[in-house]
This record gives sequence, C-alpha cells and structure tokens, in this order.
Amino acid sequence: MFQGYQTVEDMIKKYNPQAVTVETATFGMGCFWGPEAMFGSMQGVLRTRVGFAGGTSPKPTYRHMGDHTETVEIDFDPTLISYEEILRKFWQNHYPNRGNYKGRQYISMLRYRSGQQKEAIKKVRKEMERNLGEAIETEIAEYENFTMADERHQKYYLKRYPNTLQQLQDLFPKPELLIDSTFAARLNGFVKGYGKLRLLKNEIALWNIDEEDKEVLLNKLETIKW
Ligand code: MHO
Repeated sequence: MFQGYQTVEDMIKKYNPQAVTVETATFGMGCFWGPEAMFGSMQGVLRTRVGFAGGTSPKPTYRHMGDHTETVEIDFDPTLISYEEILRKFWQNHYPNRGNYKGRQYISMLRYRSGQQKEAIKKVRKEMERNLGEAIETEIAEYENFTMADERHQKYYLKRYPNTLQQLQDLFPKPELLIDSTFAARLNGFVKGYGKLRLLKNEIALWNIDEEDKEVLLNKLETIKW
C-alpha cells in the first residue's frame, strides 16, 4: 500500500535528490487561511502551515494570541521558486499599510531567516514601493519564533469539504500527514479557486516519484467528489 511520500521530507528528496535544499518563508498578511491556500497552489512550494509569530507572549493560540500575528510558513524548494517570487506574490496580494487595527493580529509582517532573505526583502520592497507609489509599512525583522495554530486552522478551506477529506483518509491517516503534504497544500489551494486541475496533473506527472504513486494521486484527482 502506497504511503509516506506525500510528506514534505519525502517530497524534498524526490524533487531534488542531489542537493536537498529547503528554505522557509515566514510572513503575515491578514487572516492566515487565504494566503495558506494561495501559496499552497504554487509549484515549488512544498509545505504550508499556519500559526503565530512576531510577538513575545508565550504559547500563543488563536483565542490568546497576545502580541503575535497570524502567520503563514511556507517551505519551498529554492531551485523551483525563489524567495523573491514569494515576496512579489506576498505584496501583490495584500495592502500592507492598513495599520494596526485589531491589535497585531492582522498586521503585514515579514520575518527573514538569513542575510540573503533580508537583502531580497529590501530589493523587492523598493520595487513594490515604486509600483504602489508610497512607502511600504510591512513590519520587517529577523525570525524569532513560530507557533503552529490548532489543527482546525491548517488547510482550512480543504477542511470545508468533509466528503473529500473522507476520500483522502487513506493517504492521510494522521492529521500531521495532511499538514505536511504537498498534495494537500495544492488541494487546499484548488478548493479556494487557485490553480488548474490540468496543471496540477501535469505537475504530479513531473514529480520524481514512483509511477504507481503518481497513479494513486492522479486517480484521487479523478475520483474525488467535491
Ligand atoms: N474570524 C474571521 C477571520 C478568521 S482568520 C483565521 C472570519 O471568520 O473570517 O483570522
């Protein structure tokens, strides 16, 4: 029985067996449900998770967020998609200057994880400020922490389709497998209106996984009743 390769670790190995690289982008751009779906639909994105970052209060949760911000974490393969592309998508899909209207819950926020990411932020921000015609107020600082939100917030839109989840049960017998899965990230984007079924099929056909495993995923796409 097919199992296991849908986790991000396996996917990274399959995508890039020579030099295994994974980079992480951490940002807030309002309610975390939407951006998780949007980024989850992008080729090169391996795993999406939602949670809280940017604050100091201990053990943040959705009900007790303290000074943290709703945050999305994207693990991606930099040989397939660059951090700069992710930053463009980030700024093109929210207005960063709305201000601090509900505590820090929905602020525009970036947390860089390397000097390279910091430089990329400066470069792309300049480009975006030219387009926007005003200074961008996104809060930018070095990454310090990220706490995952409860399971019910992970792949939120996909979870609105209980019949579909039922049919994915054999691939994801444990909640962590769904959270870590590249396939689930794409489906979560798909149900929210991102990506095309045909492109997803093409992408899966290119994944460097066993032919039988591809068949299982492609079959799922054919047989799922939404
Ligand atoms: N409570 C709002 C936002 C949820 S988001 C996780 C809503 O129902 O749309 O902040």
